[in-house]
Amino acid sequence: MPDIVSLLKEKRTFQPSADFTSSANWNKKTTAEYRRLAARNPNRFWAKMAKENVSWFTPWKKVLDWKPPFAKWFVGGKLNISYNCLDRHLEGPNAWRRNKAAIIWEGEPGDSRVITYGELHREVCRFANVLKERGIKKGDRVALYMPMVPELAIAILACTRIGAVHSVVFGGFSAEALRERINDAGAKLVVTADGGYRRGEPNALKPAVDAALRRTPSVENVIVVKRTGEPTRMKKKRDHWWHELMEGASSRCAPAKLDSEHPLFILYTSGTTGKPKGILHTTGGYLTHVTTTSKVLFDLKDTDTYWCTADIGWITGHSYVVYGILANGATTLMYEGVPTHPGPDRFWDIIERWGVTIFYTAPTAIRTFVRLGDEHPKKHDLSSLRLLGTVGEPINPEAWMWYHRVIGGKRCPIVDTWWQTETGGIMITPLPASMPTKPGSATLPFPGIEAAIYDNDGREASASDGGFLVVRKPWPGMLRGIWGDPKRFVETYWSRYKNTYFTGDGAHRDSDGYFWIMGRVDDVMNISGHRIGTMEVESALVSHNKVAESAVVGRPDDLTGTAIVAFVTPKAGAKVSGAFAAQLRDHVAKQIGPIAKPKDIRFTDALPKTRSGKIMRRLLRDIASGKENIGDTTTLEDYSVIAALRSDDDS
Ligand code: 7RM
Repeated sequence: MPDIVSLLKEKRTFQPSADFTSSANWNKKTTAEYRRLAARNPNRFWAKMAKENVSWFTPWKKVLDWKPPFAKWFVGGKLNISYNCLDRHLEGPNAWRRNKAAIIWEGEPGDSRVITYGELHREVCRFANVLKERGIKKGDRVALYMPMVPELAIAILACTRIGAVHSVVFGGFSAEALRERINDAGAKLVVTADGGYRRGEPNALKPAVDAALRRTPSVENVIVVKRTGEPTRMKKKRDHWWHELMEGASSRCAPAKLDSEHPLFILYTSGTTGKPKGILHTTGGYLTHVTTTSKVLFDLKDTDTYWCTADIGWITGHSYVVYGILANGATTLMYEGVPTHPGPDRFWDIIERWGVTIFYTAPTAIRTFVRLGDEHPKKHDLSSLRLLGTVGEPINPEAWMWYHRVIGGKRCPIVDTWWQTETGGIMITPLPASMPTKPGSATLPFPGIEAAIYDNDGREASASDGGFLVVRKPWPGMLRGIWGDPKRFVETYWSRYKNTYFTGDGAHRDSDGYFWIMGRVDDVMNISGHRIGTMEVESALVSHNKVAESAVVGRPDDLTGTAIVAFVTPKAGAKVSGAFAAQLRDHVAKQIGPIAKPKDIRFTDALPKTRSGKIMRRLLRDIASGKENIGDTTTLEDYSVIAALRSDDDS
């Protein structure tokens, strides 16, 4: 592939306030020291973090054993993650946290629960004993297919307490997807719920489990949380109610002393082929990575109420709803439902009522809120907020500015965090107290992370040319493999460049060395020999004051190789017309250059997205090129959007 040229130029910069900087966990001075140490000797830096931020039963003998592409971190060390997330907040100088909120949970209908560290510890111990009674042993796999209820966090921590390996399957996946994941992992037990609430209605989960379990020979038991109370079929011997099993369970359970490299969890993620990859993470390195980044990037303090809106079914929920946050003894808020129920201001209402101080969400959500209008956040007092974060996709500068202005009241630093399921924790990100941010840039690698941009031949790309984002040195939270498929692990991540992790993302760096992530490399188009990021065109479109959201894909074109097709969601009230389309083309030409002008502009009410909010580009490409085959649509959020886009095709 030829080089990736970025045409986007963003000049605005934002400095953290003196207030924020003076009280931050890492101020300018400590940050500079850590950066120096990490640059000189990343292993020493990570060892320092592992000592400072993680409690070990037995110290490690060797920081890193690296036989590319296989890494072992903190070799010989023994620890338990549930001990780190719970017990250590109940003893010694932290004992006061016993009665501090660990989890604030709010159900979609408006019910809520506040669970203290003391209570959470007891619940986790009890459920760990339940698992043991059901025959779950160290190393066994447990599938968790649940709505966003506290029991999901409890089940996760109970698994880690006894060394069982959890595999959380997002509750929005189909029975077929669940079956495939259960079988791939060979799970012995499934934890689920009768259902959860979505858009004001109870949404059953158990029937999908029943359907999946018709062909899952490894599963012996199912434990069902009663959430909605809807009639639920229970299969004799196999199915048990959570509350019944918990009734008799002891609230004491010693944490297993686990090897640093003991498997912690498997999380499935889609790749370029159809079969999902079971990304495997282990114990000591992962915890070091997520605990350190949580403390530094979110600047977690005992006075904070932290809210990450991700579902625990995704990596963001694993690392930054549960593990990294609880390991810091902070308060984590969990919300069960959709952002727009019962009204478009639900998120802002939650922030106001609970006094949320740190808010971490996805650009797709931010763009939705832009579209819904400023009046909804403006109805609420958001002055408790002191730090904002984004994750999941590149954020276009205009959405960043809106987030900064309307949600952050211009006072909150924004951390745009780049990372992946595979990386376990955040990799490229601003350090909120010590450096200027730029709208749309994830800025610099976290200390100890050696990210770089390579050209096709594995040479560092020049400043203006883009290239492939890679990581040159192992890091503690990195995936240890793909469950059951070592060959695919090597092929996917380690075969493109020697001993270097291939992220699959394109990026470039500006003159300050800041990273600008351009999305997956297959999202990059070649127009008449010029490489243009779909995201750049999208950014240009969204910077138009009548555009709420857009997705840009390439379609084959006889003349230019690839032609740009833009799917555009106008803001409420904008009038769709040929003239508007022409205006947008000119707008893009002005923002980037005539080369980036979309050939087709298609207006749509909404874009097809996966449940995690990622725009389904493959599907859009197929629609753009007029292919009838739209592939697997089980993860589509809204089928009606597809139907509307298709009928556009016919017209
Ligand atoms: C955490 C997560 C990973 C992919 C990754 C990127 C994209 C994530 C950002 C981003 C630009 C960001 N894990 N991505 N964060 N792109 N800026 N801050 O999302 O495995 O589900 O996705 O998401 O393409 O490769 S993930």
